[in-house]
Amino acid sequence: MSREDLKALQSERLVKQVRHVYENVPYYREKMQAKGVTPDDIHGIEDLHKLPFLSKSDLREAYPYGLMAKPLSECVRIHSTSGTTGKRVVAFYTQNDIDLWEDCCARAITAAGGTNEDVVQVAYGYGLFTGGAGLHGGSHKVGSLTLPMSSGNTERQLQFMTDLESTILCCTPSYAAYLAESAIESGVRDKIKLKAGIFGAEAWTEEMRHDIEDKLAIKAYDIYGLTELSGPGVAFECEEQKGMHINEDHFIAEIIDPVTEEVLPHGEKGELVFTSITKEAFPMIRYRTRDICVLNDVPCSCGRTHVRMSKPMGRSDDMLIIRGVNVFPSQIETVLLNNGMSANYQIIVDRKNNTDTLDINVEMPADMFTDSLTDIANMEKKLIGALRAMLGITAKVHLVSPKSITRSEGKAVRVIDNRKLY
Ligand code: DLL
Repeated sequence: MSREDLKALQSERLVKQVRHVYENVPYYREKMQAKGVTPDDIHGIEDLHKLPFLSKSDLREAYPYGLMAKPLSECVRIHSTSGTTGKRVVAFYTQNDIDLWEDCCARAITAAGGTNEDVVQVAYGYGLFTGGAGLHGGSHKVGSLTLPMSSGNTERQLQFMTDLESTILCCTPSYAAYLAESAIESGVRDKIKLKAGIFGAEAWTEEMRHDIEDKLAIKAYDIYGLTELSGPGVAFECEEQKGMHINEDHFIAEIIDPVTEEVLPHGEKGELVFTSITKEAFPMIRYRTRDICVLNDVPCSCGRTHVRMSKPMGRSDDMLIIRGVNVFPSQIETVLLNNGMSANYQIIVDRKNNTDTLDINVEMPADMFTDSLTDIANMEKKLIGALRAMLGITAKVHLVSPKSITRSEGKAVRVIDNRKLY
């Protein structure tokens, strides 16, 4: 679809969506009235900026039914965020919402080379989390043979993967790394027939991509999404692996300055904001994702015309402020992997005598393992120097033996902040 046709489609859908929420969701109506906007003021995407933003705190305030835009009788499913703090967010779906979501996931599988000849192993968690259900539905739409494994039970994952000759693996990147490590250790690596992986739901670096691609001899594709916008499939990578194409016929993307809320031009780094223009039961108008990234509208050589988003460079609320310096966990991961370390690490932040401390525990890969204290001290010194150059602050690095950090089957918990900041 040409950019002009897409813009016309987005405008038509936006106008309809704004009227739908205004008429059916008192919470939206009041927010719009407070800003002096009515559906009559919205004629197309050029008027998007007139609408108020929606944030996670609005979702918590409206929990559970306050943002539902369709009667309960038309809703067929809920999913929910894993929310570690505060109330969970509960999202509702009509059958049509499920269909469109699965279409988005089917596009992601197709972009990774999936067809009805493929065996798709879905090792994202099933249940309230959207990962399992989303890729499962997408795989059905493509007509692939779907293995609804859910996450965990690594031995059984590897058995099905080798016996059924799975060709596409869908899970979090941290679980993919764990599966790769386990396959090598248990000696079944050569029996694996995977050609591609569709990995997302958490931040992961290019270095981690190369590590997984090498270990499993696959092409690893990124996929992005969030529960509030249906789940995985909001954006996905094509064979170019240079940013994720946003499904713009369903989601309008904007980048804003997270402090001033000013809309920034494509190419500038800021907070990603989405407006869902086809979702019926739980529409999101100008939803602030807190994910920091850059939009790229340079045409892609794959032929898709939808804009691409960069890998999120961390969430605005994931950013650590350590001794006044902004630190993103992804910067630490880049340094560790560039220096030959494994992706199994933990970042521990604490405050002692009013000074923040940053400790990083990282596993030595098996081939670098040594019990020579001098060698360990030299390696730690090298990492401390590389981290200082990247972050501008000093961290303590502790090399630990292989397998000593707990593995993740879903989203990895990599940051432990023990400071009592609030
Ligand atoms: O993580 C949906 C999903 C499932 C996406 C499976 C991809 C694959 P939530 O649990 O609501 O939904 O978490 C959403 O996870 O705002 C990002 O901060 C982060 N996230 C999701 N995908 C990526 C990615 C699912 N590819 C939150 N890279 C989002 C980095 C990601 N972060």
